[in-house]
Amino acid sequence: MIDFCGLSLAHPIVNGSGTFDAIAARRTFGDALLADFPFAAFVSKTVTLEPRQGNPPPRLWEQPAGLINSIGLPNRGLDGYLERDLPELGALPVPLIVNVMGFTRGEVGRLVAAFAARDEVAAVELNVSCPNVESGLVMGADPGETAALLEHVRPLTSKPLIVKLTPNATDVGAVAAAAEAAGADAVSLINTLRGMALSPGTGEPWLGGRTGGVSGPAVRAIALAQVGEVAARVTIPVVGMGGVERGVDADDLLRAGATLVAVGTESFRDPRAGERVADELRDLQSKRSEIAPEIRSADTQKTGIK
Ligand code: RRO
Repeated sequence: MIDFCGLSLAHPIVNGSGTFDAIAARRTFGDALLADFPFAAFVSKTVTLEPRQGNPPPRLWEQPAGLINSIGLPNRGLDGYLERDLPELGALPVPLIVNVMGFTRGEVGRLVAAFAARDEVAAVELNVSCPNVESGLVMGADPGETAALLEHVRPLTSKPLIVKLTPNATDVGAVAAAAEAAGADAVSLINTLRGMALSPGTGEPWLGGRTGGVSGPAVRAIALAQVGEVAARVTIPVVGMGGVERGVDADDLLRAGATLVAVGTESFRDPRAGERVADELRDLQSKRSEIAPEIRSADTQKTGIK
């Protein structure tokens, strides 16, 4: 078992917010989904205070090594989520982490307070990093803004607060350190990187939101560098994600300092990717522990250091 902010998780693989629709998957796969859930905890798609339609289509552009999305946070809003989504997500066989976003500190505070009162919710992830909002304002790009948000919401809940960081920041380590100092229990990264695709015919931006967030294997090396940088700056746990397709990708993020790893874009291709990555990771780690003693003794012979 893995301890993450006081939650006991069966393995270190979770989903990235918004990349696995557990309610639709339950409809498609039935109770088999619950008997064999692909993730050790479930992170739900971002909830805002008011309902949102999301961005105009097209919302996706596939590229050779990933995806650009401009989804724009469609959701039922807090009341709709509490009434319609929470009963279904609360019945999943793993802890539920609710991802929330607000356009002001007050809005985030109302969301955090609402979920503080719900036993179905194990932890709250603060999305300060969505690249697809009209204002273009991203609280998580600035350490001072991130700290001010944490100072406002920290007194409102005793549940673990995870801050989802943006890779579109000048100094992601500084934002992570500010979040920790202001009371965050964990940080997660990376959200998507701002990107754009042009319509081959017209040369105009393809996505309805003009720009979008890039994810998938294209961002893996960036994620690894940023997770390593953040893990070296904070003492709280780090949830690493970005382009994870196989056990070895998860292993890299753990070795860079992550405590948990999220699978995102790969779940669109393979809905069982979470379970597969967890299995591959387990195999890799047990093989390494079998061969480790020989590697250690070879290193000792080479260097003379014990
Ligand atoms: O809904 C989205 O467009 C979206 C969100 Br909230 C986010 O955090 N990251 C992303 O790539 N897309």
